[in-house]
Amino acid sequence: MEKQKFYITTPIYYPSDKLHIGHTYCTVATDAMARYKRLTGCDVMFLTGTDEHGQKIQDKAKEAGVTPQQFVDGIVDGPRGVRDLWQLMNISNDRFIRTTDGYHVSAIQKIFKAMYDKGDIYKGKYVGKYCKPCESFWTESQLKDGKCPDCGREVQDAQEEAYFFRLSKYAQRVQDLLENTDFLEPRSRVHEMVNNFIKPGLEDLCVSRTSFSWGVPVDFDEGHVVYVWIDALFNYMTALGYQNEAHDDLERYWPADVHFVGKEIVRFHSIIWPAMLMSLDLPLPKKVYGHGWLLLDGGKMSKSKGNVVDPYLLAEKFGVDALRFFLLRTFPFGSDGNFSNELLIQTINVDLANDLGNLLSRTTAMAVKYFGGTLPEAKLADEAQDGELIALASGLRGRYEAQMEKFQFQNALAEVFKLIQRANKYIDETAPWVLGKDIAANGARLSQVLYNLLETTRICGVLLTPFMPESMEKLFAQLGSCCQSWESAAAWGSLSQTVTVTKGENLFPRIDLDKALAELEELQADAAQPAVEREPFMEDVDFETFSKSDFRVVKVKDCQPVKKSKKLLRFTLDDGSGTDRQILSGISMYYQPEELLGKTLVAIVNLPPRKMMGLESCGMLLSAVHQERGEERLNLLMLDDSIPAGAKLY
Ligand code: ME8
Repeated sequence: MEKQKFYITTPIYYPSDKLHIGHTYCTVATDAMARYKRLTGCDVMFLTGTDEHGQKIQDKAKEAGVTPQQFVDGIVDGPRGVRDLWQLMNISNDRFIRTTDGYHVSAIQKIFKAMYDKGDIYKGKYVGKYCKPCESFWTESQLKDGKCPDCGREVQDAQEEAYFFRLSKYAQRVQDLLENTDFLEPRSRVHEMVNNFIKPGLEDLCVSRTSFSWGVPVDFDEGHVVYVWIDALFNYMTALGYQNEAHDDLERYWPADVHFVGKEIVRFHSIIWPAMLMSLDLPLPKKVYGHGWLLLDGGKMSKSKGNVVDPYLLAEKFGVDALRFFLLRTFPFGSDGNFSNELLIQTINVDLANDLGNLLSRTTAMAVKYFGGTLPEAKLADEAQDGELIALASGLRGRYEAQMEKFQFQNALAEVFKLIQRANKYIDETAPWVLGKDIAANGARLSQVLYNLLETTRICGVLLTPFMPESMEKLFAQLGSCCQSWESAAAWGSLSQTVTVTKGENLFPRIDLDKALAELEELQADAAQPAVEREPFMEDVDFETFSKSDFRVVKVKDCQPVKKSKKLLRFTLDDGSGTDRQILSGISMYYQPEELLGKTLVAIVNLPPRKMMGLESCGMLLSAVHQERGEERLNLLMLDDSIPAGAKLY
């Protein structure tokens, strides 16, 4: 029988900054869903990637003094970049798309042209405000106090040629789709879309820009680049081979089963995206699910607010699986949730260390202690004492599946943990350590009890695998690599009666809350400071201006602190002219005068002399200055002593 297909996507991320725990949340949820579907036997396609065009990236690259491509390459492929993070988090995506991939760029050009040829994209005028000195277009809402948000100067009314997509034409069809199908979930988001965006009147959408160049060029009209959301949304199809030859899975996987997206981009996915697909007569995705945000102190995490949580830091400190588990166990997927370090540690301690960890370690320890690890053949369970546990375990898969199919990870996990808690209670009720005192008399019952516990643990292990793949592998190793199939999770008794178990490492050690919180606070405060802050590059100067600066090699003949000055050192320098040169430099907090004697430094020697503390300074010594974790660092530029005084630097 052909496997059922399941195509799931995450939003593609803006590599304008490193990703934070909020981004990790959605990708981990998508991964758990993809793994769950694979477990149930589906043929899964899981897509993630990066959305790399647009003004913001162009500006950031400029600020960093690199090309936009170099900039995004650094964040996507560089150390601790997007790919590294997904690898660390054990994300099992089948494909990764970058919107700068050549096949995607040319596909977007074809898509734009197809909508243009159909008459759904037309050329019009974009009316806005223009800042002449910055050569920038702004919309009314982008202005700051009515002025240019970049330079603060007056703006003027202006018009720009631009292409528009006939979004208004599809308003009714999109409204029907939202209201009369389960295309968009949770349902609360439907009312928001219809009432806030469609009913007030959907205007045609401006889908090209000429004010910046970092985007997919409109190939039939030079100077225009395609609006970043067209470029971004179609990734879900180009990654399968739509309008390109790089992939060939469109028929197999399109339409997508579900797009997981954050709530602020539901509008793009549930209004603009279906309208564009309708324009091209393409099948619509089956579902868009808008998840909530992880909040910090009640607000959205954002790099600009400086309140982001670094997933690397948490995963390295507490373990990848513990972090994955926490994200999905704690927050209902459709609503916002408040992240805190304390909640994270408590969840690990209560659910993983206490409940699951204890169940596994107590059970395997007793099997080893009383039976050397291999259970003897025992008769079937005792209905009166074991029936409740077995019934709960046998029905778990059904309850879990019902929640997973609704993307209710938190509820699915709650079902598993109800059983784990019941099993721990069963240990207390059956008191195996009492049975173990007289194996000759109670061996059969003891074996039965341990079997029930191991079988319960196994079933939970299967269902926890999508959430904590690596830890469950270790759990199964302790349970003698027993059956882990989806089918077996609903078949009590799949574990061999004479299973051999081993007592392995403690999968989830308990964390000392106060100690870990203090350590985390320190680490997070450190991480909040960029390690090295770089000054932005300055405006270009022409070569003639640059070459007027006279940089020379100088040797330190004498160096003294300047009396009454906290900062100044007075240098007597050999500049190769035969006459000593005096330069004052405010660097006494970085160097002791005596350590600089005889050093070969660089000075600019054609600055007009300046008086400081009554002394004349004829030039300036060059040093490298940077900020490190909020503190200024300075290093004098020192050259090889073999270079003679007076040598010119170009
Ligand atoms: O929106 N909690 O990219 P993006 C939960 N490129 N989710 C969060 C979050 C938080 N604190 N912060 C961000 C884009 N996210 C577009 C997508 S798709 C065709 C193009 C989620 O990197 C956010 O809601 O700004 C969004 O779904 C995703 O991270 C990517 O955000």
